[in-house]
Amino acid sequence: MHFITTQRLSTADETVFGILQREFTRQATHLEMIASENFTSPAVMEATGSIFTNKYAEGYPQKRYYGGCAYADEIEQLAIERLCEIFGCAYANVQPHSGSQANGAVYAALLNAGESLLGMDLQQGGHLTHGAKVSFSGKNYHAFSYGVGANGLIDYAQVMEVAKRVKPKILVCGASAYAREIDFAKFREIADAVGAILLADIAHIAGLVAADEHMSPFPYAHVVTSTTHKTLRGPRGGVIMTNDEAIAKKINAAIFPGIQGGPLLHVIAAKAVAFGEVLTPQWKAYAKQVKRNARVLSEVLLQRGFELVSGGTDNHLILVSLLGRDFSGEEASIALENAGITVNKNSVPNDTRSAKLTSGVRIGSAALTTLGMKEKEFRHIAHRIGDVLEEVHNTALHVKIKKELVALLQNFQLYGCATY
Ligand code: DSN
Repeated sequence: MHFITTQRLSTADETVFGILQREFTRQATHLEMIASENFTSPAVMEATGSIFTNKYAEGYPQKRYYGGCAYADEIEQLAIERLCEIFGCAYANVQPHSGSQANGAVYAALLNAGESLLGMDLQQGGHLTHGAKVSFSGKNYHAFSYGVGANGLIDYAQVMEVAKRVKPKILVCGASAYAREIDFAKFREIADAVGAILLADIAHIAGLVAADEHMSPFPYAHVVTSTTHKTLRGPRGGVIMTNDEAIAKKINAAIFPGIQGGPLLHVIAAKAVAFGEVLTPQWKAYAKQVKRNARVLSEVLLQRGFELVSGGTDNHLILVSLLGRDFSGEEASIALENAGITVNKNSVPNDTRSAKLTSGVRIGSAALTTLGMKEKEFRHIAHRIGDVLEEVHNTALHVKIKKELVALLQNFQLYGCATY
């Protein structure tokens, strides 16, 4: 007799199934506009929930600490090869459990405790792991930051000036809430001027870079990290890439045994599936449409008198500034959610409100583009966002807009079905 049930989840655990079903309904009946989210293909999800969830494979392909790793080796090697093909690099580590783990491993590999790094300030669009004081990156290392100028664009002259002053061992470029193209060549010039290693964190823009819709960090960055679940549309996870064999070796050791144990092979299998999707000719069209849709959002909101940090977008997101308005990013995001639109509150440069309230909302186009929405739908949605932001306390209006948007979503059914 087996000591496990062979029932499907729907009968094996009705409580968990019920929660999943409700989350499915939420995802299928709200406009998903969080800039760091996306909808994976069913194939990616199938691999994430696959047989590899049972397997331990500490180590790397052909160098494992467990038996029975033949297929673990095959799937990890495939993911590595596909990732290297996408970004045109020589070495990749597909084991990081997340983007934060990926960045942590780079620091662990290349910095000693107390040595310095220079990254984009969290409030100006950077990420926690780029040196924020509340993160390991700001606690374990001597972290300095740069930001954007009054026009909301990265001020490369300021980056150079700070870099020359603080002489970081690692210069981090890449952002979580920055709507403009990042000039990796300029960052490399700055890194070279102070003898720093350049780390490019492309978590947000990886799917665009993969389609040549954003400048590539290669050959400029010494090491590149990313998540796999944002514009890259894979399972939740991280990756690290480089063309430098010595750095690759240090990073492999930093991931395992440095900061992680067994890799999540089911996630690595799903990464391989997602990378396969990125390598198809359709990917270019997707990435182009993601950018076009974000541009429409920016154009409509600007026409309607809203302020966008940097005045527009070159990528998959916009950052609406609510500085000077009598409502916060928190209130705006709640009002939008009530209207059926999911976004996140976000600090803006020189924010006057706390990180819990913020004076901004970040809005992205990647997930709705996956559902097949184009300029026409984004124009319509942008106007509805404008309506909500003009009347943040008008709950009757929000309910009305939600009904209309749920009807719009009927034409773009998530996974083409009505149940999980
Ligand atoms: N939290 C992610 C984002 O939303 O951009 C970054 O890690």
